[in-house]
Amino acid sequence: MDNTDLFVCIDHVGYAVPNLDEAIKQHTEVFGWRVLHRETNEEQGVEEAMLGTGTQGAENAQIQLLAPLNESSTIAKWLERNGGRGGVQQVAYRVKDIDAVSAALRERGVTLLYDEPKIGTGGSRIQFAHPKSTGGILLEIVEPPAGAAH
Ligand code: MC0
Repeated sequence: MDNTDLFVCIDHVGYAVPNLDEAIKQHTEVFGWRVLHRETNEEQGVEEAMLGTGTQGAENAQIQLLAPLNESSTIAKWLERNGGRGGVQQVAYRVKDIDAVSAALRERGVTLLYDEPKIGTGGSRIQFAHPKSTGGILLEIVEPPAGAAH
């Protein structure tokens, strides 16, 4: 796989937030985003909302609000380390073939967190690169579900 084939675009930027409803209120009422999708992902320990603009669908880059489901959630740990305040927790790159991109990244020395991709927003397949191997950014790689408008 050559460099030009790795990523399609930025899929979303993920913000850790202490309270999902309050964050949604701010991002919709102040910033004018709209909630496109909301779900709970037990495995990831998050309650989340995907935000977009009125004229854009899910094919465009989105904002993801991530609130912890419980105290052992990675988001709870992140917030604790950040003094309880929200902030950018991750950047997600969209890919067409997560298995091929994962193999290419591993070959290039990037540390991926899971042996196999897990299930993310809306049935997508997701993988993460550890921040220690990306220059300090938690990088998510996301393959949208088949049939999604991506
Ligand atoms: C930790 N570190 C980070 C970081 N989290 N650096 C940048 N961005 C982050 N988000 C740094 C710490 O500051 C520390 O640096 C080092 O990494 C190890 O810290 P740790 O205490 O071991 O951190 P843990 O235990 O929180 O684990 C970090 C790790 C974890 C990335 C492995 O957050 C993880 O498994 N993330 C992947 C899953 C995830 O984030 N799920 C929630 C989103 P120093 O220098 O102090 O050593 S779910 C989602 O996004 C789904 C629903 C979707 O989009 O579809």
